[in-house]
Amino acid sequence: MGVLKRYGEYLPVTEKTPAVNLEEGSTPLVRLGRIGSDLGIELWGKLEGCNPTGSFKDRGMVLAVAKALEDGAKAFVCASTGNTSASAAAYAARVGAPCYVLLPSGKVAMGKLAQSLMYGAKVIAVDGNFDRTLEMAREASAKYGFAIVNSINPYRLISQRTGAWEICESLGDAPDMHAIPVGNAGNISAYWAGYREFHKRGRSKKLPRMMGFQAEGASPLVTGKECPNPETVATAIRIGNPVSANLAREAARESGGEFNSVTDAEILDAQRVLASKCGIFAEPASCAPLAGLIKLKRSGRLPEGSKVVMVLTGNGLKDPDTALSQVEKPVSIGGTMEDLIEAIRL
Ligand code: AN7
Repeated sequence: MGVLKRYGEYLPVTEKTPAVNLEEGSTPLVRLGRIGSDLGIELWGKLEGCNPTGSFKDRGMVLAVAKALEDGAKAFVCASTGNTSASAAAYAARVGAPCYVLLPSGKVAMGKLAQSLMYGAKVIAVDGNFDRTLEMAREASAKYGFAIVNSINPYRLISQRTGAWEICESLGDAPDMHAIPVGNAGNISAYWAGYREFHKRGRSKKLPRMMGFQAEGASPLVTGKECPNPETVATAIRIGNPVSANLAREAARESGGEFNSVTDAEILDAQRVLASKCGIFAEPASCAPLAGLIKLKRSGRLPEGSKVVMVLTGNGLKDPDTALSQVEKPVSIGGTMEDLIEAIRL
């Protein structure tokens, strides 16, 4: 039914708010039994890649776009490592408004680029990293009066809390541990706010430890200092100066959680494990938490039997190039049954 309808009573939605809806949210929460038993935990994956544009961004975008329209916005702008732009472009198309998206040139996965172009956004590739594109998007917003729909727009994080509420409703309570990739650090902050909100309302008894995972080459929250030249195969989280760093630190501190980094090789291994052991294809950034849980297990820091939810933030189909560079090529054969018999025997 879309998050504005499902959670309207907990969101700043009034009778004047346009009912924007792409049936986002209500994503599956899947038990990952085989990997969970390898890790000695009860592991669940929240399949945010099942959202209409294939990532969690739709949860926040729907409210950001609806409130901007309510306030009279005529056009949208965002900077993005790919998923925000795909989502912004889709919702702008949905409401018939122009959308300008600024991307770090050459560093956005192919599927995400295809989405933004297909939805009809004006796509601008900037010679600079994400952090620079965000500065430029802010300036363009001020100069032209475009509504900015990055997570500096408060409605984004307000509505991204819905992910935590769905998890609590599915499990009957919050998990012991919440594992999530961290780029601009908005989602971890939104989930923590969501868990706290449900707890305060008496809808859940527990509060989870918030465990944030970054790629080693873009890990300012782990090292404690800004990263001027972020680099990682997980382009979605190739961010050196997270906008919501303070909120995210607060989430980790208040919840008894922490930040950890994982290498690109660990991320890609985790991506293959998730796909081949659970049938779930998630994009590289989304696999940082699994890589991190495997690492915690190895160092004896993953409490046996704990209930852990991982947010699988984006669909693997968004980045086919990275996936194909990791796996063996298909077996090519001629068109005879002998060829096939030979191939099956191999
Ligand atoms: C799949 O699209 O920042 O820590 O511009 O696409 O809330 O930033 C994407 C981020 C995790 C990190 N997983 O979330 C963008 C963008 C995926 C993502 C993150 C992103 P935040």
